[in-house]
Amino acid sequence: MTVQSIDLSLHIAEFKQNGFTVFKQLIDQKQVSIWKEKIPQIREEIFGEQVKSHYTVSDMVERYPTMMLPLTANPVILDFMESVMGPFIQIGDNNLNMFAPVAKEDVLNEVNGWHRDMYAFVPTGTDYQIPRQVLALTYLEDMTEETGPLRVLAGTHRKETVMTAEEKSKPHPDEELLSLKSGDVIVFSGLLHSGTVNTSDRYRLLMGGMYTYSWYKHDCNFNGPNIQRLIEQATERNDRRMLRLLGGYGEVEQRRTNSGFTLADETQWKKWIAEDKAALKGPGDWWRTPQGT
Ligand SMILES: O=C(O)CCC(=O)C(=O)O
Repeated sequence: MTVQSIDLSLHIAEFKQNGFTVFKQLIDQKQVSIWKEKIPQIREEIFGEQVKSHYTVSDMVERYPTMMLPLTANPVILDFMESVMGPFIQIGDNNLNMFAPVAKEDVLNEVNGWHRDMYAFVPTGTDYQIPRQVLALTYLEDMTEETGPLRVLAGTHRKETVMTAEEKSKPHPDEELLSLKSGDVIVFSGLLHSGTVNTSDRYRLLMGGMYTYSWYKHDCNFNGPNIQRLIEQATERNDRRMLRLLGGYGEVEQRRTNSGFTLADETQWKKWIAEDKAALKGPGDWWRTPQGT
């Protein structure tokens, strides 16, 4: 999928309506294969001989920048995030998750657990609200009944839907099971969702994480050597978007976050996004040049 072939406005409309949108095949299969080849080595490096049912590797941009940036700094994803939250996007967290297979007869609850993600809220009305955070996830296997589809309750970012403790681990009458393909990227916010237990014969792999505002708390090591190198390179290029992504909050952001708010948000954001593009020296995807690991 090329950036040119994506109509962002359709995705934005879908996201506002349903709480999620899917960018089909945003990640090409060559990239998915590169990731999948590297994952056993990562599991070994981080967890050694430990046997777990669920492995999470946090801080993927710092640990494996060359692997993670094509997803985390993907221009389509960042254009989308800036369109729905404004040009204030910082990584909240960025992870690789590996869910080991479970035998069908051992499955207690097929639903992993309904939840809204960090910084969400239970809506008190049905109006669309500018999100405080948005997740972008990609699965590295096709999602089937066995590998465990993502379950969503469409529209619950704009509905006061609540659940009892018991309901949280059960299929829901209104749920949609999303059989995403490897390389699809789903973007969502404020939505009640749950993973499904993996009863296939392989790991259930998912990468991605949360984007939030550049003044929110995050769960990243922005002081690590790889990110510090990226920050230096982004500074040389005056790449404000990358600097914000990696925790930067400078004079430009201070001015914008106290701008007086006299223009409609989306109109104002477009102007700031254009300013950032004009300020950038060189191509926006300079980070594709190998950065190390
Ligand atoms: O396991 C999944 O498919 C969903 C992951 C999830 O719920 C989350 O990242 O918030």
